[in-house]
Amino acid sequence: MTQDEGKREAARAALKYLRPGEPIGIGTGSTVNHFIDLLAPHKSDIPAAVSSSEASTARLKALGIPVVDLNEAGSLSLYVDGADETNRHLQLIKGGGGALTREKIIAAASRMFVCIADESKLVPALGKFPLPVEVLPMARSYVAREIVKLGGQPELRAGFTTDNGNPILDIHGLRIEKPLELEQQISMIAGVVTVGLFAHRPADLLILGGPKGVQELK
Ligand code: ABF
Repeated sequence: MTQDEGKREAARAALKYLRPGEPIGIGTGSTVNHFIDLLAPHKSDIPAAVSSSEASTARLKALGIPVVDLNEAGSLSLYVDGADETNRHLQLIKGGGGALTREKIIAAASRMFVCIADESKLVPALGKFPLPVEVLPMARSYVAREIVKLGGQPELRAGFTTDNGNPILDIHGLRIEKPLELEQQISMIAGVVTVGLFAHRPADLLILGGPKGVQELK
């Protein structure tokens, strides 16, 4: 089974958590794209979706699934999204696709966050994947200096602007032994919009696809 097949099987397994008649939160990335495509036969049961990116919005609209603002939808029962890395505690690194801010907001507003991924995303310790940090443009250099003090090597994501119009710093060289602490430390740096560490609000369920089939971890 290829990595992409693993992503698709994880996405397929997430369909059983759909709650007919309720709006659903939708993440961003190639695994979520499989999930969106698999929603097609179920779209009559989905009154609306709250999307975490313009890319996912376009894909949902192409399927004929209405996309509404989180303010209109209110709290959500289900959010489905991918991740760049996850540890065994379902704490995640997200933001490789640049949608971390809206993803973090919708995850916070959802009762159940189901994370779908291929098994290669499960790691013993977070940090091999560079940790994305969305920052306000004026604070880019200041935040970078503060991150160096924390032991990271920040790198501006060249030629990229988020859907919110901000740059992203990707932090290399971290071995994140205390995700809760680091999430708080980086979030508190003035000028940081969002850090792509989902530790205080981890996933509630992790669905991993791979050659040995699909496994679900809580
Ligand atoms: C999204 O899932 C992003 O935060 C993350 O970058 C992506 C994982 O990418 P993929 O599903 O394409 O492997 O939520």
